[in-house]
Amino acid sequence: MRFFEFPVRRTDIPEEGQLQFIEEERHVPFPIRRVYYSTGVRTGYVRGKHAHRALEQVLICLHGAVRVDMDSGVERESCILDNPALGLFVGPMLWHTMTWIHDGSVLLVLASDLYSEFDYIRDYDDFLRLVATRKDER
Ligand code: T46
Repeated sequence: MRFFEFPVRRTDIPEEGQLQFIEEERHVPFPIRRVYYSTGVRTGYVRGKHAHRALEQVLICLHGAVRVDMDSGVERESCILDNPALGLFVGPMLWHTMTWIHDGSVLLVLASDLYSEFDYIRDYDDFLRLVATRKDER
């Protein structure tokens, strides 16, 4: 799994909290064309369940904790996102699901392109077929 660590600015005043920032092509490897976020999701709920054909994304849990499971069609990997200074890269052709570990956890996503339903593969069998086809083409 590929993670990016974002700069954190804090002073010695605990009440002040901290400030984090993300710059395109510096802290994430692509120009950011879209930002979206999921809020109000209940514990145990699973979002995602799809792969993207070309989209590159970075997932950041701003508050709470979210488990991410990724499946390349060959290998599976999981992690728990619970640190707002850490982003998980989700590239093309990775079936991914996000499971909410705490009520109200906030998941922020930076995406390399605008929304297009054509970029989604929402059926797991279609995804496996496409993985096999792309492997044959190599
Ligand atoms: C992803 C994971 C991490 C839009 O109209 N515009 C948007 O930019 C997005 C992201 C979604 N939508 C629509 C499409 C659906 O009708 O919002 C609805 C909910 O989207 P979806 O069920 O795909 O949401 P998640 O949380 O399952 O997946 C989202 C992203 O869609 C997806 O690209 O990789 O977060």
